[in-house]
Amino acid sequence: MATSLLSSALSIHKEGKSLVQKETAFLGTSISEHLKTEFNPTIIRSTREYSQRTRSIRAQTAVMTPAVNRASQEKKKTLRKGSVVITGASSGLGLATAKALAETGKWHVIMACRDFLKAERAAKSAGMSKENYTIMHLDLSSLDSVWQFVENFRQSGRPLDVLVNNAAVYQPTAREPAFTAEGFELSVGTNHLGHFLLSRLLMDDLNKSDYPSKRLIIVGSITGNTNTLAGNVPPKANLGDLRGLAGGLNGLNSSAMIDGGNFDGAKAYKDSKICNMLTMQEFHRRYHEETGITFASLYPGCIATTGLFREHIPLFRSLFPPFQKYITKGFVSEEESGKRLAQVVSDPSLTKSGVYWSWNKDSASFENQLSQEASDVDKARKVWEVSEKLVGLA
Ligand code: NDP
Ligand code: PMR
Repeated sequence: MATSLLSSALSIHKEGKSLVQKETAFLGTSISEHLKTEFNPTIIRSTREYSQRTRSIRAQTAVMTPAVNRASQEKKKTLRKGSVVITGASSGLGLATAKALAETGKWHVIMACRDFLKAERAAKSAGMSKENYTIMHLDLSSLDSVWQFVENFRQSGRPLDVLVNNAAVYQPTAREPAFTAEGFELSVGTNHLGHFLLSRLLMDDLNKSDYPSKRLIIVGSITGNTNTLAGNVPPKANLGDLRGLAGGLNGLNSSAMIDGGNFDGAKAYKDSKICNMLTMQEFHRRYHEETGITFASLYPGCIATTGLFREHIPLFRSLFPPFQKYITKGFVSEEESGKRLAQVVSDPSLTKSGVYWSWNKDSASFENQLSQEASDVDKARKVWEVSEKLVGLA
């Protein structure tokens, strides 16, 4: 019954009203002392000029060899608080992870969010203490904002020990594509390209960290993996020969879809998740041995109650949680999913690199298999090469 209703919700989702929301970032207004210290328009102005001037140089030096770091790591087995950046920590999985890590007292969480006020309220209502987190502005749908975030983060003087690429948008009811500031289709532009640039730039910072276990995590999903039942619910993820991505996903002289096909918001999200999982593996192949950084991805379970489904039709939103709870049994609470991602950030036993983590019914982690496409070495390299051109690193 629930399955058939959900199927009809699936088939009529295109009729749903498209709510292309783009929340404007909160800029420059003083909310509290906490916000004041974290946000300084003067710094923003000067760092933007600086970032523009140094962009091409930085692009070439974004990843440095870690020889010195390894040595200092050996010397200093430090017990200082870990410093973790989590994108999209203002709700859902990101917020639950920020809370779980902050509660241990062993982590300072940099919540990298597009909506300052929302993030501050979310942290407060989650009961996070001020000394355990900092909010910094980041809008992943603008590459300028990514550069700006990196500059601001460096100005803050904090080390970077773990980066969690978590933020995402999902537009299942959009009839027409929406676009990022640079004109890339919004889901792939935000979920993949924004994170790709952020991760590439922050490799420098991760390399400099003297923390015992440095990690770069990119949140993946079951729905991008066609070796699962969930991954076979149409529209299925498929990057094809990347012709749309190579054309810039602009919907003008190229398709807005990676494979060059007609726009489909649900597929664009699933495609972006394949890119996330391929990127994690490509990072692993290129940098793990040389840097010792752990690269990982995960499927945290079906967190059917989060804001990810905000643009889906109401029928879907009401049926999806009970469907996942009682029928697929894939449901996981936000709190539980946060504990899972927090494990990937900090558990000393999860240091293996190049891995896609999942959890079984007893909430024990295991190394999961990716689909053929999501583990295609050649495709991963191509996605990397095209993406670095699109974000201006090559
Ligand atoms: P939410 O919508 O609750 O969280 C997404 C976060 O991303 C929000 O904080 C949102 O900010 C932020 N975000 C969106 N666009 C941008 C942007 N342009 N710049 C910066 N931040 C942005 O969804 P979930 O917690 O469910 O999703 C988190 C991750 O988990 C995603 O990567 C998703 O793919 C993955 N995932 C989710 C599953 C699920 O069942 N929910 C299953 C598998 C994976 P704001 O609060 O301002 O909207
Ligand atoms: Mg799915 C074991 C079966 C299973 C699991 C774990 C998920 C997870 N889903 C499963 C099965 C099914 N789903 C079946 C049989 C159907 C047809 C009725 C179905 C439908 C469905 C829809 C319409 N499922 C969805 C949608 C969405 O819009 C969600 C989506 O694809 O977002 C991209 C979704 C999801 N199912 C999941 C998970 C985790 C999602 C959220 C996807 C994500 O974040 O990647």
